Amino acid sequence: METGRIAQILDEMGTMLEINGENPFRCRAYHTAAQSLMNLPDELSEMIADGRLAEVAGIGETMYAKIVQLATTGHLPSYDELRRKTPPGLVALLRIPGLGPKKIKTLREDLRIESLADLRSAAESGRIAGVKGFGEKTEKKILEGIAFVEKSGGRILQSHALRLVTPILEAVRKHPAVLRAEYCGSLRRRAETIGDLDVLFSSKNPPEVIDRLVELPQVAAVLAHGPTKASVRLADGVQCDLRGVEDEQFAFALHYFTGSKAHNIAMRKRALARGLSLNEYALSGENSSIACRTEAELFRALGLSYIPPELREDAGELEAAEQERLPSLIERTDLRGTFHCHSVWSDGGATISEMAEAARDRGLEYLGIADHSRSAAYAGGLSIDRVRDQWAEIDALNRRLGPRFHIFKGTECDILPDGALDYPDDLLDQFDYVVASVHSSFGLPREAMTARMVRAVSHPRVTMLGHPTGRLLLTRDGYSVDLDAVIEAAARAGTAIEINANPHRLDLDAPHCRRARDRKVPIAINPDAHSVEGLDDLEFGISVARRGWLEAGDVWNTLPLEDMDRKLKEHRRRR
Ligand code: DGT
Ligand code: CA
Ligand code: CA
Ligand code: ZN
Repeated sequence: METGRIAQILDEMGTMLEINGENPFRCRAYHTAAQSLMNLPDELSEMIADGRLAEVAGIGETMYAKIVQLATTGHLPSYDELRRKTPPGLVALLRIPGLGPKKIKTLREDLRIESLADLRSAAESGRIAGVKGFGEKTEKKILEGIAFVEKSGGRILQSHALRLVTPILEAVRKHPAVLRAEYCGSLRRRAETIGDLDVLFSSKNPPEVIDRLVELPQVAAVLAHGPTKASVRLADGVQCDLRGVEDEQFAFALHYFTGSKAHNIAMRKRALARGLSLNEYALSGENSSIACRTEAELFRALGLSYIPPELREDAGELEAAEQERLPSLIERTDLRGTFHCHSVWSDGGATISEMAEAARDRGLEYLGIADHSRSAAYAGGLSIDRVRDQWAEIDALNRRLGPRFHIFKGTECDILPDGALDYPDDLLDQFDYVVASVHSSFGLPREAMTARMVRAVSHPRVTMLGHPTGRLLLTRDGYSVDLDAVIEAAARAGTAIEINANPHRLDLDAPHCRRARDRKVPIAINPDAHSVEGLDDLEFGISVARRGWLEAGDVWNTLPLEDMDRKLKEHRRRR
């Protein structure tokens, strides 16, 4: 994680503590440490490596440990914990220019403001100007600030969107007048980030349903409310568009509101070329319209096989559907195991045994444990002795869990700045597989970073490349690297590349995934799980794979245990 982002997190932690009324001395320690970080004389990674960071004024022992952990793992449990217990709406208020923690605390106490929606309605009704220390000028500034935040940074992660939409869709489906309901938009297409939620239903009486939906407890504010559609703002500032249609219109509306816009335009063009017109309500000819109960029927009416939502990006899917060459997309149930998971041996939260049992409960036949390598000391990276101890534990577990379940011995081995690996070859030889990842020197110039990663994927002991760009969605861009050159090198070496399924990463992304498959690079879908629940993130990896046109056969961990074992052995024989 880059220094600026770490400083930001520490600042945010200090602020959240302040909002929560924590001891000011403790809050200040976070802000001071953040300040000191921004003034470091050298690269953070270097200063951690040679121990100088511990000497920096303003960074005490506790802060030191937190910084090092963030720098290398990108995670900090106490940060996550604090975010969990602070109302998310309150944190969002910090994005409003001019609103500091003290002001937020006052607004919370005096006007019970806990979200952007609360803030907006208070400002619009003039109540903020009346609070001591605020006034009309501040109130006007706050309104401008809200507009700014909404214009720029409103997107959310797919995982967040799913959590929000699920109870809403459930409520819609429960309404007695609702016949069918689905969420659509970018979420149904499984886009990496989501602008707003779109929920569609069919009913004999849409206005009656809409009137009830705007009263759902999740709704913080109603932005627009008509007979067949409404726009609402949910408690944490996310917008949700609700639409109702007659059941005969459902397939057309579902298709239209799923998008993408580019796909819709291509579809409409295709309809026109056949003398038909397509919109969100119907597919019609000169004087009659073609009834379609499902999207499949709609596609068929236009001479196309069914196009799954993940492919609807006007990226060749219409042509492929016309020629019946669409891929048979991979599904979650195709996965038989996974590779990149952490345990308490490094920075994970669960034991290997807990992880293995959870993997088995989720229908998997094998689990790879790939804890951090020795350079990642702050993330509990394993010394060579500890690696051997871990192997002994895995052997014992395999005796207990086998033969129907198997734990593979792996490592997430750091790629050092020059592209060499963090363990000696004779140790690497004894792992079942090696995931190689970049966790340091993120700021290398593009050419040096490309050479570093090309060297790593070409290393005969590397089985797969971990989180290839290091990006964190909505937080930090990936490092600067020529990913196509890395894919090319992986293709030459027969090295796999992972889709890191953590919803904050989704790295490899779908377009590169598709290119990697075209170059016959094997793909592995890995949750990078640091807890039992983390295994469920595999679902997000599947969404990337599907958007990347992958079939089960393109993904390594769809192989059953015996075949996977053989594959890894073959791979090791290349050395
Ligand atoms: P988002 O919300 O930014 O993550 O992306 P979407 O794709 O969910 O976009 P949204 O919510 O604005 O609209 C939902 C779908 O409605 C969109 O995917 C396609 C359709 N749609 C919206 N506006 C237009 C338009 O102007 N033309 C066409 N053909 N379709 C549109
Ligand atoms: Ca949307
Ligand atoms: Ca929308
Ligand atoms: Zn990693």
